[in-house]
Amino acid sequence: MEQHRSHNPNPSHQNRPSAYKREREDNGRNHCENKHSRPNRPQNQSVPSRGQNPDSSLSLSTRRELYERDFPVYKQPVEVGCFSLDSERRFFNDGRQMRYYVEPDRSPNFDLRDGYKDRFIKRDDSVKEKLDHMLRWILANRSKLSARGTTASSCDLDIDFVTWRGHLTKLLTAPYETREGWQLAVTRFRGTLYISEVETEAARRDQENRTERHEEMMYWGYKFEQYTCADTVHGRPDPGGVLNTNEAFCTVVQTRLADHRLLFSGEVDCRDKDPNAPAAPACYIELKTSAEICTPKQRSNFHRFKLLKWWAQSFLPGVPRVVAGFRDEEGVVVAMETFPISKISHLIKNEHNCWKPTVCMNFCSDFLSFVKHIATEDNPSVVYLLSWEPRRDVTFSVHRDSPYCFLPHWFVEEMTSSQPSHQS
Ligand code: 0WD
Ligand code: CA
Repeated sequence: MEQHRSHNPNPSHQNRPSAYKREREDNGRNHCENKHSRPNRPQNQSVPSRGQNPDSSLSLSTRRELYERDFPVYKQPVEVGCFSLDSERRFFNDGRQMRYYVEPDRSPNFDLRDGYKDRFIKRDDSVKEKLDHMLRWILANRSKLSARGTTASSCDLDIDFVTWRGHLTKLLTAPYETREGWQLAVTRFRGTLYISEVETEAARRDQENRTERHEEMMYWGYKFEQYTCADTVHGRPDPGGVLNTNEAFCTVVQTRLADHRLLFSGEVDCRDKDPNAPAAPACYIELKTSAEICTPKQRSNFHRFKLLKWWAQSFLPGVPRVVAGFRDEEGVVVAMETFPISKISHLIKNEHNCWKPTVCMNFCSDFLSFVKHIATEDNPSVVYLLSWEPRRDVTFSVHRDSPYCFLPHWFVEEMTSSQPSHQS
């Protein structure tokens, strides 16, 4: 099924300008003048012929106007598996960390600060896991993913891109993002493009300089989950227990955006406990907390910024609803509201100059085309680093045997040496 076929009534985009740009030669403000502009071009890059060398002066615009065309094909995401991370962040190829949503009262008065000091085990976020958990899942489920038929390439994955859902969310929202840039490392390996985020300098500084208040507020979202989720289908939430953010349940979905076959994983908060609920991912529920809305200005900001992020994150894996807890300044949940993802784009239509789903999806699609175009060398030790800052174009540089390399040896070796095993 194709969703949102034509959000945009204006069909005048046949001759749209290409969003790809070459470095400008006409004035001083070229788009690639930063340190990434002239990377050490690999000496022996395998390129088909002269002139098709990935040209590091190519860049990609994030200007909204360029992406206001018909909604691209986005196939209904299909769950192909799931995995769990336990309280010590160990990987399991199953759904043992799945939780069940238990609907609270309309104004439940949850105290989100409870337990922060004495019942909280925080994941060590200095450990950069990159794509490792997804790669483990791929090795354990390779037979589900191998190319059709018995062609020579049957040990390769039948997929163009492997990444985290969270990285795709950043792509979808980039045309509207004014604060935070990103860097995405890309490696082409056996025909598949792997995308893994690299922390920017600015993000690292922000993380180091977080205030105690901010640290505590990051806990509130997890605490809300603990008030609303049970570990078993007939169980009750246990807000008196220890909260451990190492634990996670992740869905793995397959879909297609335009001509890009995608495999990505995202963390899922919980599912509908009704046994008649639709199959995953349609039974999943995303939980969010947000500051209560008291003024028209706050409402407008909520629509323009927060609903964009919520929509992008859940639309990607086909999670149909977000349940929000609105909290006051003291961290007490004073109201609850459910946002069906399919209704969010209608909710925002009254905002002047607001975000558009079609711009998000077209930018993502063009970004992935751009990546296919530049990341030509199939080599697990080559990284194409795509960098973006708000109000700039996306630029890239190429790195060989560098600290940016992210495909681990255990993955490369198993993918290279053995046939997929047929156990799951
Ligand atoms: O190590 C890293 N650099 C990353 C690890 C970057 C991005 C993701 N991850 C991994 C972790 O294994 C985590 O379990 O991704 C998983 C979540 O991936 P996702 O679903 O693609 O990420 P995203 O959509 O950004 O976040 C979903 C939830 C968040 O919930 P809210 O309601 O705040 O959006 O995953 C959690 C968080 O609860 N989360 C993370 N958990 C562990 N490590 C991370 C993270 N870096 N980022 C978000
Ligand atoms: Ca959440």
